[in-house]
Amino acid sequence: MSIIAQSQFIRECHNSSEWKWSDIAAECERFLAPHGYCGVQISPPNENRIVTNPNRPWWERYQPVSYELVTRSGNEQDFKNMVERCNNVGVRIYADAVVNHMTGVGGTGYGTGGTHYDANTLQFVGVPFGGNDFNGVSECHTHDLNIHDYNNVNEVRNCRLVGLADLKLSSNYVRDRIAGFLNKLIDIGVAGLRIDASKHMWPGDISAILSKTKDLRSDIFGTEKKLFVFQEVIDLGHEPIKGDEYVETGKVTNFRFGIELGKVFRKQNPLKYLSNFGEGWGMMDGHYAVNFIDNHDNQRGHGGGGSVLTHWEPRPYKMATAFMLAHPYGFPRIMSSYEYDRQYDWIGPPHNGDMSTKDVIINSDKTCGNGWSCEHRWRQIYNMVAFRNAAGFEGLTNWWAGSDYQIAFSRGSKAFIAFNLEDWDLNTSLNTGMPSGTYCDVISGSLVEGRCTGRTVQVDSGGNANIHVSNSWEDPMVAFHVGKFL
Ligand code: LAG
Ligand code: CA
Repeated sequence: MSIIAQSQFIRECHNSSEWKWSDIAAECERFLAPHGYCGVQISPPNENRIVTNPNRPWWERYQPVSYELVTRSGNEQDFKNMVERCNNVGVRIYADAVVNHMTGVGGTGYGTGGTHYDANTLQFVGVPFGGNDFNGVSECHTHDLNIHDYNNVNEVRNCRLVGLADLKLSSNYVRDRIAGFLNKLIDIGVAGLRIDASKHMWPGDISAILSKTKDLRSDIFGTEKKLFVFQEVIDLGHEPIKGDEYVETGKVTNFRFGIELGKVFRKQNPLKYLSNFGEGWGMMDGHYAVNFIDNHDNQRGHGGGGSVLTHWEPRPYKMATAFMLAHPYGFPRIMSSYEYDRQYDWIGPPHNGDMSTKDVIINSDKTCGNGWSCEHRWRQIYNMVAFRNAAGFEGLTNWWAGSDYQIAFSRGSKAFIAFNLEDWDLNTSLNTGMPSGTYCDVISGSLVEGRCTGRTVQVDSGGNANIHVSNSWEDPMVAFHVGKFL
């Protein structure tokens, strides 16, 4: 799962890689809503190709066969139940919309919903799409119709991404079929979309498709609300297509965010340089940026790659995630992964002998079992979601850097955090900007029934506190906010 964080529109939401709809519904009720998460980015809900070589990879879900809502996450009824149960507790569902393409060309078969497709003749009877609905020699000029040159804008948008049949989005018929699919999701109560492979679509085509979508359901969202859209554009700064081209149609994924924080929290670039992180580092306007430390793609070397931090390196990962959630720039999205043999980047979700996806099971310490990593259930992460919600729209204040790898800052008078990646203790008096009192550090513990299970921090009447962060702690940081006041 991916979770997206605080804003006027969305708070911490969560990217639920491959969870079953019934498990997401339960998670909305039992964990996401009570912990202040705003929504869930779900895996693509529509019917996909069944890939058997390799055996049922995660990426088969990026090869649509039809717009029927039948996948290994569940069927249409399961999907409706999930959306309803999550909406009932105020957690929104953001669907991963794969509309740039259908399956890879070549081969025929049946999709996860039993619908036939023929990717030799480009017949997708479930929609239906036929040969004329795909870009061909008139739109794409490469010898094999595949994308080879990312410096050629026409090629990136009109040719085939890794051999996937590229939809002719300039066609009104194709736009109508896609808008019909999105309107079906809207009728069910979906709040928004992650638009997959947006770099491979013309912004004008995305705009034309979205202009055919209805308002969101007024009984859930109020009147005249539109889909909350964030577009997946892998722009690392080296190609002619820029994320900024997509701000007219919604928000845009900020791929540089996690790569840069990966370097900082691996001690390859000083923490103190984060003083102007965000636009100051040449990143897009924070109003449009959807930020993340890793996603389902780049955590396994796909989708732009880069050496991002993941759940496999928990100490720096928790720190980078805490920084993302503490910092006011952009909209954070939290990853929620599954474990797999990392030699094989294609491996799909934890499964039973018949390849059905395993249930998410919950352990007594709130963590997950059955191979689900559930980063969103790590105390340091969900407590920082509450920190972000408490910080609200306060700006960054009281920036302090004691050395290259010791920093602290406040969010107005609402929240304070300090990090220490040096090889020695941080132990000094700092202005926290907070009202005087005793606060519960949300990194080392939680406030449970009025008692702090971790460390506490005393803020005096001047807003100063002695801040101690030992380099040898499990998590060398301290964070507190007005919601956790003793
Ligand atoms: C993306 N961004 O625009 C993702 O970053 C990228 O990871 C997605 O590809 C892509 N869009 C399509 O949604 C993923 C896998 C690919 C996989 C593809 C289709 O990263 O590895 O390709 O989904 O399933 C696979 C094979 C290819 C083959 C292709 C078509 O790996 O070798 O050519 O299927 O059969
Ligand atoms: Ca395209």
